[in-house]
Amino acid sequence: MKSAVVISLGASLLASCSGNRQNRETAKLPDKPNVIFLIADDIGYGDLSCNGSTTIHTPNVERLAERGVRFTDAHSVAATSTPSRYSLFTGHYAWRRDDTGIAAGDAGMVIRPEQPTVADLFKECGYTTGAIGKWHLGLGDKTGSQDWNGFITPGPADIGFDYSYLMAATADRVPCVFVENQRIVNLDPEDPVAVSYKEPFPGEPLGKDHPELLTKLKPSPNHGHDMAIVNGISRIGYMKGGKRALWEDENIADSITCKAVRFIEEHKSEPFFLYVGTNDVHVPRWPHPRFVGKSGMGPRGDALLQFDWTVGEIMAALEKAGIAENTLIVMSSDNGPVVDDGYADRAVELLGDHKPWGPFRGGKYSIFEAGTRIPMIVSWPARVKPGVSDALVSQVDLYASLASLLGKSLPEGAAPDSQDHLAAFLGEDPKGRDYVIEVAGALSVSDGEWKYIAPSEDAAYQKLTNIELGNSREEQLYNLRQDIGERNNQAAEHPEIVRRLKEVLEAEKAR
Ligand code: NG6
Ligand code: CA
Repeated sequence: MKSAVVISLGASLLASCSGNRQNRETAKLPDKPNVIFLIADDIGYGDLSCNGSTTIHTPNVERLAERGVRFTDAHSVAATSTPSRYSLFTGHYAWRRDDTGIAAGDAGMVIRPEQPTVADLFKECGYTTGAIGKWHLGLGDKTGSQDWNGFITPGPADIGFDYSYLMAATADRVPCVFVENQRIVNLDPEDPVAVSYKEPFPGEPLGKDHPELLTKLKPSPNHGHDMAIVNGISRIGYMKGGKRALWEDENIADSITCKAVRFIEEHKSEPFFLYVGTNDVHVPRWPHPRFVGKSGMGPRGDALLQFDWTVGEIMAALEKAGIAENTLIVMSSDNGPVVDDGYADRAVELLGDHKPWGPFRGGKYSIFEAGTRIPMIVSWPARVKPGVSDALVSQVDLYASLASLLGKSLPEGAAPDSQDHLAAFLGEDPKGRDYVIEVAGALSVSDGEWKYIAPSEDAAYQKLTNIELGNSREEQLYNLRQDIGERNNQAAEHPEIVRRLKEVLEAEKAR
């Protein structure tokens, strides 16, 4: 339940939303666009042909880019999923809390019911809201205490989503089931689900002891994806039961896409806000047979094509429903790319010349640019003039910017780190933010030209994934205009720039 303060503010805000409609009508702006956040998982800047890749062809994303604004300097707040999505939904920097790291499959809700979200914003403005696909923000009250066989509460409905159809965490974490409106889909009451991240269930075979049962994918050495076996793939965590409800990995993209298309069809006559989190291209990558072998890069490349297909299906559904013109799509990714993230899917050896990270250094998990400089396209045919924007934008600002679009002032305490950069997101302001702040172990701050990375004791390199994490005990300063690959640390040469950016960071931390 939302607090009374938020509810009463919500009522007055509704009034302001409809008041604003008058203004927008006067200005001949399209009325209440539908809004879709289409968030890929682990897709890097260089993974899309619209961003210059010649090694992969993603034609549907290209089409979306051609009808929208494609950003070259867009950022997620963090280099992994949970903190990145947390900030996207709440407009609050994940690094302000110490419990927003990669969530376990049985984590309790990271966003608590009393915390305002971007979904609340839309709901208060009369939108129907939905969340479909990858969640990774916890379900239920406390870690490990969910009633998986009943109504899992609190859940997305308590943070603004009218409808939800979700994977609780990641495809490599149990429970391997979809949860629709806070109940496991297709659950046989005679075969209840049990989940544990503490100890195995006696009698349930584990990947580490039964490699012969891993008929689809085996874990990479030392990555630890060797516990519960579901569909011939071992996962992180222990699970038993729920046989009828288990997802099949090759159908995950179809399930998510179908639910998204159905949501669009069912709500085409009213304004809606839809979050779609794809499982592609997170591990384990096991795309549908119709994509297998199509990229020449193995499952990772094929999963990219599957993602592109999802984008195409969503665009087609909007067109069929006659609402493509007035639907604002934000397509982006939660964090940068990783090649081997725990399964022996030959992603490294089949990569060839493909550079998922584009021109940037690092990758997922990294405070270097590739960790958080993510692909982003904003398309809204009724309003947005197609083009390419170098504005400095951050996903944390979508909340306040969309509030501005809807003419709604935010309630006290809502989205405290979110700034209104609507003009930048619509391609009308070429500058965007004064600076972006990111987290991946260390914190960094960049004004688009200079980037400062604060010293950190964390490891500089992640052997498992072969990713440079960017951590150093020394201060780092890079000139992104001249040195996009962050090779030349200029902290010693430019103490005054270091000081200036450090002050920005310290001031933000103190806020
Ligand atoms: C890591 C997993 C990785 C992936 C990641 C979350 C290991 C060794 N690696 O801990 O496979 O699941 O968590 O990815 O367990 S994210 O994109 O959802 O943040
Ligand atoms: Ca991710």
